[in-house]
Amino acid sequence: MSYPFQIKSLEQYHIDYKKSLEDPEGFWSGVADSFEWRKKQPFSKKGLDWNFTEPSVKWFEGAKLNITENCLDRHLDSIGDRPAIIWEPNDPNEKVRTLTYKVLHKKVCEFAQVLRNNGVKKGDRVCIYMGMIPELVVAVLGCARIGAIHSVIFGGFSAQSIADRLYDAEAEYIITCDGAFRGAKDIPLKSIIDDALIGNRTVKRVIVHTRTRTPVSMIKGRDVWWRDEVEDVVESMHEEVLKVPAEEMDAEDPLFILYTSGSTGKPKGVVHTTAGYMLWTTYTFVNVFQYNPGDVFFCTADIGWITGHSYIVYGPLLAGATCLMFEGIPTWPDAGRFWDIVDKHKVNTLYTAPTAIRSLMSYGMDPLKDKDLSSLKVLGTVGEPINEEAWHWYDEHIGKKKCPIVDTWWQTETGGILISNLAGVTPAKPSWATLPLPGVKPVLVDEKGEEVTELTDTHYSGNLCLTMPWPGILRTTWGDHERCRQTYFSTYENKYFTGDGAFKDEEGNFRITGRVDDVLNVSGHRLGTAEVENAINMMAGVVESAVVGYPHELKGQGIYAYVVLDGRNRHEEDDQLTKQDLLATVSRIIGPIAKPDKIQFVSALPKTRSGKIMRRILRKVAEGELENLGDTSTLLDPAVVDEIKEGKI
Ligand code: 6R9
Repeated sequence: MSYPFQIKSLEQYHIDYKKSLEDPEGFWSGVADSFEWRKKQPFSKKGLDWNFTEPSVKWFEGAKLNITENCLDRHLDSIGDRPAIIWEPNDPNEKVRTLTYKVLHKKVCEFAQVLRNNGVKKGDRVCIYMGMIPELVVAVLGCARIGAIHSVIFGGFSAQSIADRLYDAEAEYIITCDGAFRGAKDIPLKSIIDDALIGNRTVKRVIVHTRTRTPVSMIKGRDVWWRDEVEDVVESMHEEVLKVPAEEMDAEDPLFILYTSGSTGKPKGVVHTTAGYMLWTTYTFVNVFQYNPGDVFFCTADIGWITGHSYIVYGPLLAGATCLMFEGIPTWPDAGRFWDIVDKHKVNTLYTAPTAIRSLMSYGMDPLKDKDLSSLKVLGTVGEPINEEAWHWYDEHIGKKKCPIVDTWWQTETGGILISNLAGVTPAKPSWATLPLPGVKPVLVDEKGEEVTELTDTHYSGNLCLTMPWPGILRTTWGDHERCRQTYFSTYENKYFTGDGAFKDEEGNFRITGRVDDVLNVSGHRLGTAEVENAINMMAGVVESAVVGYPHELKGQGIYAYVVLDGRNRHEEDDQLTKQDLLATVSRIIGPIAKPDKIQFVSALPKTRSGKIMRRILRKVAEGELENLGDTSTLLDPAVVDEIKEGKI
């Protein structure tokens, strides 16, 4: 496996960057030559057809391919016996599983046939709710092989959240497990699915893989065992199953939906399509991490999030890489677990989140004792801004000052990394994501959408937008294209608005400062304030609520909830209990990840005369900044602010 598009020097980066903006079609068509197409040329229309007004983005429409043939089949002759996935179980004493490209290919072919046998067809939506086991990758690729659209849901979401997503995606099929191991906990996945399916009339089939051997209910005619289904296929088809052709897909056919939170309403289903996503994940994987064949790449994300989709499943497999997949959590059985894994599997690249780094930092040096980390060559971070302290700790104690750190900025909507240094090729700058990848044209704008041209101190500061489409950009939000336009393309004309604020220095490096909209980033997990408020407001006795983020030492951001209870439900001696009820309610409605860190009961929220909640004030109080709350003269009842401040003291 060689990567003709791998950038090897700073000079080449500048050349490729320039080329990619001047002639995007030519540039990406060149990269596309490294892949396997059923039909590459001629594209039915153009290599790239786009506008950001509808919006409509089409890369290589009319070209045909199947992404799993690129992930698997084309590697069989050359690297078929190389490990595609090394799986480290939750329990360090359980056996490691290694799946070579040949083995993974066989499993995917068999499971694709299981899906066919169960009636799944091209374009059908399949919801996947599983723990971090190799079968999750098999399920994802099995869908892609037959052209079904997968929608993976993170194991920390509640039955209600699953039900909302099933409804939105009109999903008819579910793949799940009896349960999942995560640290000391077993999560009863099938039982949560059963709750999500109460009253559901759309779902036809639930395929259940056994992992924890937790007793589960199995409903005749709806629920089937993964193992039985695969056995049927193996017995009836033997090796013939490997010859069943993968579904031929158009470059622009949807590959998957992934739900993510925005500043308003319920999470939306971000849609990625086949060829553009394939090019983008491979290109960014190979360039940002400077992956070399044979290296062991360890991405600690969960496949329920975009990072796992792009840098555990698709990017690495498309590049013929060896990817380490970990079932458990960083702090179990102890806080040395990541370092044990690096040592045990001789990991070369570690890609994790600042929240994990900060958490592991807090355990001091003990967990690092006697751990051999000398295999590490490249370190990466993703998900939230990394503070300098965490950056230096990562650099000194994990990378031993020998490993470049790539700070990779991107989003569910972008499909893959957009702004990052390239390991060892372009310079790193602590807590700066640095330079845009080829194909990415970022611009900082002010409130009016004008490009920021005036320096504040040593840098420009503004809202981060992108002015041209790269292959991995989202195409729509499932079932509601207008929402896609509204959310990303209407704030500033002809620009994709990221929702992030950023600085830019005079060399063109970017530093992402965080969200400027009502999206929270808690331990690298995205949540909408409106979404959390809706969940709180569903609790009996709650009149209204306002949720804001505040700086949290480990999580990056914590959730601060101001809650107004109706008089009957406000008994101060019960406040603690009521708070517990509130946490249970939010857990039930969204999932444990959305539980507020702090709850303050208040008699009213600060509102303007026109009824708008003044979040600015609430944010300041949550941050502990009780002075300088700014202009409060437009408030309907300024006394409310005093009460809120007092409650805080
Ligand atoms: C990949 C992923 C996207 C939001 C994004 C931004 C924040 C991600 C970052 C970063 C600073 C980085 N973010 N990477 N902020 N530096 N390197 O995390 O996707 O879950 O959709 O979150 O995460 O605020 O807008 P997603």
